[in-house]
Amino acid sequence: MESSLELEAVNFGKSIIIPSVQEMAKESMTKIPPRYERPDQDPPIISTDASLLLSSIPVIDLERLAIEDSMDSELDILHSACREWGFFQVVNHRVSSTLLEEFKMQVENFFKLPYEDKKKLWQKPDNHEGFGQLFVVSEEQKLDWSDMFYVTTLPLYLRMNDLFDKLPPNLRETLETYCSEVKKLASEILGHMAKGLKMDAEEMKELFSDGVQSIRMNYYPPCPEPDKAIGFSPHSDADALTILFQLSDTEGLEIRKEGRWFPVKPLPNAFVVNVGDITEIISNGVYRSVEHRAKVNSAKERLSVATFYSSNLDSVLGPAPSLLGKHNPAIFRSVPTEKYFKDFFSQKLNGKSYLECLRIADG
Ligand SMILES: O=C(O)CCC(=O)C(=O)O
Repeated sequence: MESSLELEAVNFGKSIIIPSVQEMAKESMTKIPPRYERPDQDPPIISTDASLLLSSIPVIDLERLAIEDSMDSELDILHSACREWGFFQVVNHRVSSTLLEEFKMQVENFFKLPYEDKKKLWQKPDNHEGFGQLFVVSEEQKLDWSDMFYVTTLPLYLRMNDLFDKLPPNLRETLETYCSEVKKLASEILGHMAKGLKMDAEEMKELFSDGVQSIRMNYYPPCPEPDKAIGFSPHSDADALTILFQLSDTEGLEIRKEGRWFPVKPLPNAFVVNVGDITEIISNGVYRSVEHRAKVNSAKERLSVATFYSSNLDSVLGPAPSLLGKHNPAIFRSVPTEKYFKDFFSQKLNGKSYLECLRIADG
């Protein structure tokens, strides 16, 4: 995994540079610019049964998964969460609350930096890492009501060191610890998932021995017309596992289930975890990568940090061989992970999700 791959792989894609929404939202305005109007978005659900379904968004207690007496029943809850929801919250994880408090403060300060300082960390025309937006491919494209900062964190050889070196030193230091703690958490959860799937544990370990990790910090400013805008358009995640840290108890994340949108209420000291497309492929469609989006509101800003964790860049991505058999044929084609990412970020998919492109007809 050296030389040519190393040089090339750092640049997975680019995005058209767009203005900062955070700066725009500082101007007093009563209407949003037309490029942010999204009449195509489904309204959130309003009916009372939302609270009923909401309460069933599974919560996984990682301590219960480690204790002999409770591990089997907790594993059942995890397994059905990944099959039915593709989402769950984890509590009693080992990421310390001191680290989370420190990281929260650093991220908040980061978005408060003067615009002149942020510009030094803005995306460049040839690479999508830095402040800006991802996947903006045309000047006509409608935009999300948010700014983000995207950076590849692991493995080290994939890092854009010049971008990293420009981060405020306190943030860089805390980010370093956060990345390694969240990597441990991701490996722990993937291990449990392998068990739930009855997949060969070594297969999962090998796939993620040098996994690719990237971080996306999201800032959603208050919006004068929240019902007309969207903070983050509906999408599923291309990675294997996303671990979302919501920096406050302001709601915004919504999950699509059975064709309707359901809000996720942030729990204190919990992470929201979701199955990404890579895990749907590895599990041969047993675990589901589910569409989600972020709404905005008129009064409060909202911040979140998503950590994306994926299989090794030099691995081949496909249904795990230990899950396949005569009665369980592969429903997805295999693809080198590096190609998977390049195609995903360069959007050479004719508007189809990558998962659909890899699905074997009649599979
Ligand atoms: O901010 C959120 O709650 C959603 C973030 C998200 O979906 C992402 O960063 O991929």
